[in-house]
Amino acid sequence: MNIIDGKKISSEIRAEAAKKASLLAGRGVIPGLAVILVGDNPASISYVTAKEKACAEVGIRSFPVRLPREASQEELLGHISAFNSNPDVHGILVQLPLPEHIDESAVISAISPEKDVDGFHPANVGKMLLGEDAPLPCTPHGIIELLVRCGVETSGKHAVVIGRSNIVGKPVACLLMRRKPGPNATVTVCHTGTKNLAEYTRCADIVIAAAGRPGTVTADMIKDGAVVIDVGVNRIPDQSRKSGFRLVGDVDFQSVAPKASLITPVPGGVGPMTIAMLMDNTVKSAERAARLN
Ligand code: L34
Repeated sequence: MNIIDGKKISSEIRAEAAKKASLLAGRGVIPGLAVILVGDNPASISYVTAKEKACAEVGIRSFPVRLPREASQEELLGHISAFNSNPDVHGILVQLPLPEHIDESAVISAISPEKDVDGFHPANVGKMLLGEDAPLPCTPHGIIELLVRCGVETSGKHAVVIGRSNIVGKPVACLLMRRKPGPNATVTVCHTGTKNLAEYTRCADIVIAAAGRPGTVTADMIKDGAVVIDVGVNRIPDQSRKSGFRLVGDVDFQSVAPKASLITPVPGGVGPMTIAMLMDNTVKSAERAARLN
């Protein structure tokens, strides 16, 4: 079977986080995660709900905040400021995207870097780039963890990343090129300005598709035996489903799967890993805070 079971691997990581959380609890520290959602984007609601559910399972106390779409930036910053100074809160997550009228980078910068469990704060992004100890962004870290736990050899391999977002493309490229004992891969980053995408993906040993567009990667673009990681989570209207939609990735799974040596499905691939790594970052942040106590 060449389909990577992201659900299973993510549940192993959550179990490891739960073990660490219970050790902390034994010392009187309950890891805490503030989960802030502004607005009612259905996908965001589903991700945030899944994150709070995972917290409960792992033994993390969650501090949920739901703000209406019209909430002001000041109101949001007020919540962040309160969580920054609340010693029971070890992680602060503001689900993205935010409504247009809110300045995303101002919000991210307002989170205390010590509580930035998304790894999005400029100070932590800088540390990541320098290879210093810092919380790593959850989706990129989840991708690396999938590769490691599936025994994928990355050293000296050619990894092609499709997408250059701050959440996935840029950081995953950064992590893949880390020297040993890191992945030590040769990395190419493709994006909307890339002229002939297939020319790059055809010589990739590992393809990371994070374009946010269904059908970005088709079978003719993949080398035999390549490892294909699909980061896309696209909702396609589907009246035959109770929900009214189905999820597809950026990869044409049907045609690509037979050529790939390993491939992640959507759903059940990278998505659950994002949540597992968030749990891990939160527990680590609580461990760090407990050490300082
Ligand atoms: N601040 N904003 C912040 N941090 C993040 O790490 C995220 N991300 C991305 C969007 N905004 C964020 C997420 O949480 C994407 N993302 C995310 C999280 C979970 C899943 C997908 C994306 C996930 O669990 N996907 C499931 C299917 C979920 C469903 O049924 O809707 C899967 O199996 O792929």
